[in-house]
Amino acid sequence: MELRELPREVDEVTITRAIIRSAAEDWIRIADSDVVVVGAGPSGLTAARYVAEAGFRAVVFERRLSYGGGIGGGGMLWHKVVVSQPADEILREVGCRIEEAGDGVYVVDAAEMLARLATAAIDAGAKVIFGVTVEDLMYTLNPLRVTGVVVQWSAVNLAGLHVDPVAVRARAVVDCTGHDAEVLRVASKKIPEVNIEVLGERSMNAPAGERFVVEKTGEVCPGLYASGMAVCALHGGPRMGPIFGGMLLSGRKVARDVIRSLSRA
Ligand code: 48F
Repeated sequence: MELRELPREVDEVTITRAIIRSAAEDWIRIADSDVVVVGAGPSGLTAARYVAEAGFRAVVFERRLSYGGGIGGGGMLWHKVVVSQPADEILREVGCRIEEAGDGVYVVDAAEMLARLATAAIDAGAKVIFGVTVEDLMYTLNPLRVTGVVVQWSAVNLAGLHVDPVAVRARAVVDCTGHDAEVLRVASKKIPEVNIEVLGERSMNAPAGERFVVEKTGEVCPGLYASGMAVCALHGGPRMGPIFGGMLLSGRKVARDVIRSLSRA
């Protein structure tokens, strides 16, 4: 092999400094964001894309080291998920190949869907940070408002270490954490003034669940919004299994609500 085909030698400390400098610069910007989306599942990635496209500084905190939330598991590990009209519009916008299955139903490869939703969110300008858990909220009482999130490395939580977290300010926080509605549960338990009760999702009823999740998506209290399965958990709506149109439409709806509210302010 000719020498010029080998990569240039890079000193280890150069690598370390490049990573830390760039990450720190990102975090300094992220610390004062327009929108924090919690969870990089279908609703979170969709919401982040639309708010970023509208010009708002959006960050997605994802506890795991991967995108997609429940998308990757398909339907009981078969590598496909289903969406129904009009959610196919959203998949077309991000360039996803979809297969018509009749009656307004479309089938899509789970791996392709999560990759395209993620790429589109990033291309729109959203920043996605893996390995960070949102464990609490920031708030004010006068006026009553959620003003940001409290974050910790997921690895610290997994290790059970006592390490104080740091805070990120946001004009809007969107709970896209799925079935557990983790952020809404924090609000319900630790900020009684917001008067939120998380009822827990109900058993499967796909058509009702798909409608319910979109209808009930929106602001929960000033500064705090719910999207995706967190909406069903909050309001006691049914689960719907591996049909994902409601998640995408919910992400789009919450983004529109956030954009309207932030544009007024
Ligand atoms: O679960 P998830 O995909 O939520 P979703 O967008 O979509 C639900 C569907 O996947 C499916 C369904 C469709 O009909 O029923 O289940 O509502 O994605 C939630 C993401 O949030 C992350 C979690 O790892 C997952 O990737 N997450 C959960 N809690 C936290 C979190 C947290 N406290 N901090 C950061 N990320």
